[in-house]
Amino acid sequence: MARITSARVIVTCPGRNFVTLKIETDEGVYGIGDATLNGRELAVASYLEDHVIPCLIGRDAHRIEDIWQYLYKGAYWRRGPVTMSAIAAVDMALWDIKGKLAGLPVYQLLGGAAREGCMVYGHANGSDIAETIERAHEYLEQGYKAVRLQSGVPGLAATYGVSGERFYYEPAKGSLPDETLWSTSKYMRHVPELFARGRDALGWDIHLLHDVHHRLTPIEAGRLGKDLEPYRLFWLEDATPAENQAGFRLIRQHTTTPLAVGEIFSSVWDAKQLIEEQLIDYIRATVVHAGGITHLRRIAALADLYQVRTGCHGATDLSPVSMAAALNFGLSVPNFGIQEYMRHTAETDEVFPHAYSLSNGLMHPGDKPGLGVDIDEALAAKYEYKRAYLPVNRLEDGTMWSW
Ligand code: KDG
Ligand code: MG
Repeated sequence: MARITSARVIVTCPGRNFVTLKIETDEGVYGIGDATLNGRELAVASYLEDHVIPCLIGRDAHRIEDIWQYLYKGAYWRRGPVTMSAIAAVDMALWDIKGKLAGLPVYQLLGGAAREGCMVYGHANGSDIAETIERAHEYLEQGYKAVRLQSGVPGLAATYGVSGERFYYEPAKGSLPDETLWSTSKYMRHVPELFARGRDALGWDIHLLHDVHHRLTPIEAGRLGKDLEPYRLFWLEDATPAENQAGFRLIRQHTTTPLAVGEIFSSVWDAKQLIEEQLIDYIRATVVHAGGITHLRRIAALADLYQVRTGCHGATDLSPVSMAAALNFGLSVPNFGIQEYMRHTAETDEVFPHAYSLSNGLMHPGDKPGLGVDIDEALAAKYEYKRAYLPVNRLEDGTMWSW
């Protein structure tokens, strides 16, 4: 028995906002979990403070599954990103506690290492194709085995995935959401050229990925997948919004380019049809937005039956706590595919000291008991929360579109 004595939410902004839950026990051991939901951070903080924390006090921190079920079924209002991020934070913190009490890294509790490390992909973003390729070369030089290529589209002022910063990509900004313009036809003409030139310059020994960011219809996505077939992508991500899971049938009928989806999914129910009908190849659900390690394992177990592999979301809005949890999960899960990795800023890394490391394109969670990540609360307190929004997107005639 490790009785939960207190829990609190820590909101900090070391370059961007993060919400962290810290759970303390009467065993003198604490655990932390990430609860960051980009652009809606305080909704999760309030859900935790006002509704979840009172239910945790006095419970046995060892009973991870029971607490998960209690929070999921007990809310009556199931699923959704706010609820599932809050449950995820509790779940991560409990696994952290269990690992610390056992004196083992969490991956050992999940069955041990199933591989030497987790292959990650980096982000090569450029305002044009030449700049994207230049940045991709930098990843190759650092030993990365996989790179995502995104480039500015001629005729569009701003494009998803492209930022002025060299290694960081941070789309959330202050005051009100930025509005950007989108043209499917300009984009569809441009992307095959990006990959043709990308393959020419980078060769065939590197995995190349691309994120469409939900901008196409299924038939357009089928066309793009077909146009990209000669360049053998590792995956085409979020080709179309996935609320209509059956929509992916149309894409599948037209292309053999592997498909990834799910960074905004909050539970296995968002992916059930996609997985069971083998409409995707990689599931991108993450530890923080999909109910923690406990629920992500359930999603991965279903996916494994259908040869769908994991490819967890890992943008900078997922804190180092999520990254540590993702790597403990990724190292141990049988059907691991790849892990996204966007470097955090030095300020973020200082607030969240961590044991994970990158070497030769593979990441390892380290061997510290628990998740292998901590929070420096005194430092975190110096960075006050700043409201920030993700952008919105419109077609050139003003119609609202998916960002
Ligand atoms: O918060 C939103 C970002 O995490 C998202 O836009 C990044 O699409 C993304 C990705 O693939 O990392
Ligand atoms: Mg994405």
